[in-house]
Amino acid sequence: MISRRRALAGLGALPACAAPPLGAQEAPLRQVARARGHVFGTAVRADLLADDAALAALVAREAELLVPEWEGKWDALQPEEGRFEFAPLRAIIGFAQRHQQRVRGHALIWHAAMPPWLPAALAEGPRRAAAVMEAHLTAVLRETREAIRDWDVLNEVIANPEGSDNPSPTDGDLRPTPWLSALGPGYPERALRLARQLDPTLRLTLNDYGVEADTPHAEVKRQRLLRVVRGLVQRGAPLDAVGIQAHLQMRDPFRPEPFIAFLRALRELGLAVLVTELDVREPDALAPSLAERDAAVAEYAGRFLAAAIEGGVRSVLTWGLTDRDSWLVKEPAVARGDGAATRGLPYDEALQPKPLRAALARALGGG
Ligand code: 9MR
Repeated sequence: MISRRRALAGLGALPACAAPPLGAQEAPLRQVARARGHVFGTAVRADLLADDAALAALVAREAELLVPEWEGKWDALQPEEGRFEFAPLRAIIGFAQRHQQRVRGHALIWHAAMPPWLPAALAEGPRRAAAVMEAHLTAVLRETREAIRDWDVLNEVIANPEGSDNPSPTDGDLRPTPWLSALGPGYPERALRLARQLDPTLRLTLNDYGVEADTPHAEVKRQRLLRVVRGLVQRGAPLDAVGIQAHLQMRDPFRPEPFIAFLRALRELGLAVLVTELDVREPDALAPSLAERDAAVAEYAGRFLAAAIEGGVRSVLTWGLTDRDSWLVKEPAVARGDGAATRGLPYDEALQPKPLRAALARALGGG
């Protein structure tokens, strides 16, 4: 069965019947977005694309841009020092090529998803840390040069304010990480310069979360991010874009004005802005019915998306397409305490579209 489907996939698009059909009036999200010069994309996992024909068909139909949920991280790419493992990432690139999709890369410098040897190597000091950074970026950017033209070079480098979910004790704007300890506050610039030198036309992106809401924490983080980015730009560091992860939390109020002002401030620095990891966590008290929950999620995300587009966002990626496969279900730290499954992605666990899909179509289709 799998080999037949793989054979079909190798010949061209997946059979359309594998994905739940769209209504007569509905066009694929990638097409709706493209008609307005926008791009819709999603995070994918190589194992799911290989094992789940219906999901693979949905991804092929809906998304123009893919980002690997895991396959571009250090623990995937360099599980042991010097041994690079590109097969899972290549599988995603191959899928994208068969379906006329592009791939963005995630993530070159991050404090998480580190293979066990990496923190130990970084702790050996700045020379060793610089050599490890150079070896990884050199091998990875050489491998992906043809297929990936936008990488999250810096992921989650901004410190979280006091009182937030995951505060970072810090005396600066950078999050305390093994990279910061090893190389000092110049490490983001070092990584950007290295990436630019290795591939002069690659788009270099800084990607972060917790900057969307109308809360004091988000405001502090927006200011920190702006200070870090301004410093980089002023020093002539090669940075091209800022990725707004948008792991939204409905318990936080959202107001367009401060978010749009933040996006505009970034764009005035000459940077592109994009939404890289959209999903929605429901509030602590759930609406009574599924229909009301789904409507509320779509309404909240719709307001966010309208503001993002107004602020200059052209590309939006969700962090997966279906509730079934979401990290919000799998990870105890973010799963709901009451056991209810999250409904924060455009398709439900039976791969049926929800109002969030319609909200994405409205925002990206300009209607
Ligand atoms: O969704 C991802 C999850 O499956 C992984 O276990 C985890 C660690 O690699 O990363 C999750 O994705 C994160 C992303 O890489 C960066 N922003 C936050 C995402 C959710 O934690």
